[in-house]
Amino acid sequence: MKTEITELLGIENPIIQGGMAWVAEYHLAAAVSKAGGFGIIGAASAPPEAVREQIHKVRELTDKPFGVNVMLMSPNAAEVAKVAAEEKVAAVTTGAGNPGAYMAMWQEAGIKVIPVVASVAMARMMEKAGADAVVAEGTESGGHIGSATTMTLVPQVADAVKIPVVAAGGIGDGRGFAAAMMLGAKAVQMGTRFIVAKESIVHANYKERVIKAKDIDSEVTGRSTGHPIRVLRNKMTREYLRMEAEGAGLEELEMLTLGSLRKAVMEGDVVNGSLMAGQIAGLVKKEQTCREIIEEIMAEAEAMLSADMVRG
Ligand code: TUI
Repeated sequence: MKTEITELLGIENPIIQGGMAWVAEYHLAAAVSKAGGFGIIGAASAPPEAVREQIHKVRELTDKPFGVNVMLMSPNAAEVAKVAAEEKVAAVTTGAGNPGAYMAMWQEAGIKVIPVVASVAMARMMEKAGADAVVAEGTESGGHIGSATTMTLVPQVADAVKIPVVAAGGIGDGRGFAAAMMLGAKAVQMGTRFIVAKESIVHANYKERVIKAKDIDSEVTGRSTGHPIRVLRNKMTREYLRMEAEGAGLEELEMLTLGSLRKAVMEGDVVNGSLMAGQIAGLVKKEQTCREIIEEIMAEAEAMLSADMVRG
């Protein structure tokens, strides 16, 4: 399927893989790009040279284009931003902040810049700053979230900017893909469905929790601290929410979650770990290869979207 985003990124299918911390490493990114989507290395809080190594490893596996997600709350964000520019990855996506300070550097390196936004105001600001596209990410997403839903955010962002919009949050199959196109998106970004991909290095326990999750099994921790994070419910979230309700401070709460995502992804600690996942987890039913996931979604969506008007 051709859209403004497939043309911008030089890919076959308008499906972008989310830049998930710890999860979006080189095996997953390479597999998504090989399958005609757009794979992304999630830099999260990793040191810059580790990100460079991940980029090189993707290049050993595929010649297809891929990107890096720069998590702007990371203390390493500035150095990671520089590594992305030096390595001339095809595109950079950003999360959890304003990437304005790095945009000129990326543009000079010929890199497409696609900030993730959670509001119309931020989308407008990013367009003005020269972004090539934006990801409009709804509160259904896993991890760090804004407050608007995908259903309300995507059409409002699509109306507000001329650059193409990628929809994210709550999309996990061909129906979600088709709906996103109807809302004005030119591609989708998916995270949760790729957590359980065969090529994903996520621990089997974590994958099993996603596969077994029901519609209302996620919680949002950190609303009181200004850093809301969507995760699957477990002992850690119950403890966190209890402490939050009792007025615990940021430091005390951070102690509880320190290293908890790594614990979940790498060690399979589904009791005390942070199981970041979106509300669509309830729809994710099995482990499949990235190619199977992408081909299944595109076949479902193509069948629904027969009108050329929505493809742009
Ligand atoms: O970034 C994400 N999702 C993430 S990042 C992450 S790693 C992390 N781990 C622990 C604590 C904090 C982060 C896990 N999930 N999504 C993209 C996203 N960006 N969602 C919302 C935003 C956003 C929020 C505010 C973008 C811009 C923004 O602007 C603030 C400003 O500076 O004006």
